[in-house]
Amino acid sequence: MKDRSAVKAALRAQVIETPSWGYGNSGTRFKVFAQPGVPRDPFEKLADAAVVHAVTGVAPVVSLHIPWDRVSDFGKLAAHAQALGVRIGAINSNTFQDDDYRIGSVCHPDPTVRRKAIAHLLECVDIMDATGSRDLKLWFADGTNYPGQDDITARQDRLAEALSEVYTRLGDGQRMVLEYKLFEPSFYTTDVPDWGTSYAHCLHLGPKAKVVVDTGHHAPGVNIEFIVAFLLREKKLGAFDFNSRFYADDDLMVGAADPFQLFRILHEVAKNDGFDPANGVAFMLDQCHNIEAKIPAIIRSVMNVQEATAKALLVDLDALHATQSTGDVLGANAVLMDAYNTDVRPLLAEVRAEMALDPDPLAAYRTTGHAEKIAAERVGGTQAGWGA
Ligand code: RM4
Ligand code: MN
Repeated sequence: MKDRSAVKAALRAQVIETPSWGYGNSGTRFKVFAQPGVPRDPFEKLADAAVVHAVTGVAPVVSLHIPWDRVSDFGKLAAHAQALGVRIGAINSNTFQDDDYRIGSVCHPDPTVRRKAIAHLLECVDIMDATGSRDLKLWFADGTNYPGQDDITARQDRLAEALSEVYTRLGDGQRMVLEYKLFEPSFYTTDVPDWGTSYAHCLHLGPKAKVVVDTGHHAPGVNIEFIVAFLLREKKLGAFDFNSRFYADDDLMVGAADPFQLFRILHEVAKNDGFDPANGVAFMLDQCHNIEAKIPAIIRSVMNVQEATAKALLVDLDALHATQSTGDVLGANAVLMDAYNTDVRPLLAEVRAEMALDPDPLAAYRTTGHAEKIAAERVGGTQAGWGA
């Protein structure tokens, strides 16, 4: 049996980072639907994130995306976050929305475009200095659409060169976390398509470079928990981008499509000490809410991560080891499934009560009146969005 109070302590200590872009407008390549009350600037995004933290108690960190969240004074933005009870987390770079990047950014054949992309990454590190952020989060849309379009190996060389220049610029306590994605927007080759490519680059770079696992960025059927276990063993798991998918990079609410997969992933995290802050794994959401209300969707996502975490923490590891070591296949599977099939909602309600929170974060959000307030106040100006 697991020690219930230790499980509750771990749940109280959990930190989930929410994405600034999840609060703004987003859409598919067909349509961006605007919603009332959507933030017009990063300050308002932080205000929404602060409400998510206020009702959940476990979402005190907010990722920024540059240039979407560019402001003239990042120190002021960080102070604003602090005044709201949250802090700025990872700085996400964006080298995929300028015309110059049509055939690539850091892997582009033209050195002037590569220089521009690297300058952007270095600017992101300057921003980290101002916000006190630990992580530079890199995702590159680079790749090719047609066989023969560019030299696969030369593109890896260019990538390595760019990463190495940015790595050298990192200060003490700063890290670079490199995300991979199978395909999209490129459809033939992607320059960082999988965890192995990211891992190899990170290994060459050194201890400040780690891999990001975005749960939506794999081929169907890939065993993500294996990747997570492997990277934790190698001390190379830097962060998660949580979301869920039915088909490809759907960016739906984490745990919505496959809560069992999320549990299996978090079981590997729990078993391999990935929740220990000393191991430096960031638990971020990377989602967009196109048809559902954004703030409640983010609250629901946080709760989904909490529920899967609670189940993962409830796995009786002693019983699991005992059954595994005697080759008791069905027994071992039963230990895992017992934890998964536990209704952890009462446990989480207790945890929230102990944190002086409403046991029902969504109900608590409704009573804040925040949705009505922002719809009434945020009129005029331009709503934030990624302009898809
Ligand atoms: C990418 C990737 C990045 C995210 C962008 C918006 O597919 O998941 O993490 O920043 O989308
Ligand atoms: Mn991502």
